[in-house]
Amino acid sequence: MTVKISQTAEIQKFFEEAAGFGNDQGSPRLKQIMLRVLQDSAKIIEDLEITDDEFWTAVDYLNRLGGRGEAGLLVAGLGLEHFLDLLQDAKDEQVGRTGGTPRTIEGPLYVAGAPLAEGEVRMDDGSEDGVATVMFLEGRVLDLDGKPIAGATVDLWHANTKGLYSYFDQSQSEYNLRRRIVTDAEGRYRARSIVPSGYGCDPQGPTQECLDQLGRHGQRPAHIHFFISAPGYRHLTTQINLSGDQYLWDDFAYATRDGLVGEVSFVEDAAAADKRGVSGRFA
Ligand code: MBD
Ligand code: FE
Repeated sequence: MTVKISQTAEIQKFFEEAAGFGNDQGSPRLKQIMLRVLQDSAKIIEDLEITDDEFWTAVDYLNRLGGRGEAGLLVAGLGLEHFLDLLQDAKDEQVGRTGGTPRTIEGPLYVAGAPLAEGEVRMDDGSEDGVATVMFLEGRVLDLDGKPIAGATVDLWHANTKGLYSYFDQSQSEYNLRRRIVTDAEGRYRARSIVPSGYGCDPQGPTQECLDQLGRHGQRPAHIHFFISAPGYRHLTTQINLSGDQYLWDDFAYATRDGLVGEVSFVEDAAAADKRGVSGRFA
């Protein structure tokens, strides 16, 4: 049997030192995590016989990933962010905290501080008028007994018809397609916006570069993000993914879940559509 260098007491001691175990400064929690990262990295390097070339390619990759601000995109694409949801679901299940709208990932494109409105708001700045399909979105925030929650904050964000998000896409106006709506007495919120297109990773970016090597695409179905919060309640992070999208169940970020698919119906009469709270094309 060959000796695994990474598993020897000497190497364990060496990484303990590197993780700061020999001093009483800094963060004990970070030391604990870092030790495990170093030990497990060493094990991977040894077990998979990682070459120097592969090692330095990975270091360069991390530099480029951070340089392009795509670390959050990669963890979504590798399913790690979805894994956090599965973990939380399992914990909730264990203590019987079930029911309600399922959670799903936040993704890397939220921006805090969107304009705040009471009850209803228009989310788009009109720059895609005539190009975009007008979307009427409405819903109610209810507790687990089905009782409306007034004064809940519904923080919404979604992409434009090109699948791009304001702030990250500098060509859009500030907070375009990003709003916070405070629910009315019936727990209701209403928005007029535009039907978003699905998001795709930058084909030139480091995340897509990795996905290419895995033989995977970097596309998400059209979707709308939600943060829902109210005093005395747990924060909910979720999305509505739009039915009929080719990537609905082939989402590179694994964010589509049962219960989070929005049936979109298209109508020609916008005024009637608004009353019915469904999507309509403005003539
Ligand atoms: C998105 O718009 C998104 O929602 C996720 C989860 C990942 C990348 C882009
Ligand atoms: Fe998104």
